[in-house]
Amino acid sequence: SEKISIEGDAALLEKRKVKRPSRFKVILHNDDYTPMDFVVYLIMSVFHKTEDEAAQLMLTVHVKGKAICGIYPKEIAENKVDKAMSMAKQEGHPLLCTMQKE
Ligand code: TYC
Repeated sequence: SEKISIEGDAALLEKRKVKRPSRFKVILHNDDYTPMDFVVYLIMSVFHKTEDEAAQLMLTVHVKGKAICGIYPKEIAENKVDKAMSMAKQEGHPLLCTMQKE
């Protein structure tokens, strides 16, 4: 019937890709100057880790050069990068935090 053919055409023409939202790794990078206790405090504040988890993560960054602090939807990852970078800048530390599409 016409109805069926119209619906069929609409289905073909208006089909859209359904994509799940991309997720982003938030990465903390090592440097030679940012104090370890500040990094631990930053990780606890921004990524809601316990002091032990934050200390472990800070040491991983210190030894390996970088580490993933968490994986989030784009806007949340952006907010965490901004918060980490502004906390570091506020205290005059060169700490770098970036995000990368998963
Ligand atoms: N390497 C720094 C130091 O020895 C500590 C540090 C850890 C700096 C992690 C940045 O993202 C960082 N004081």
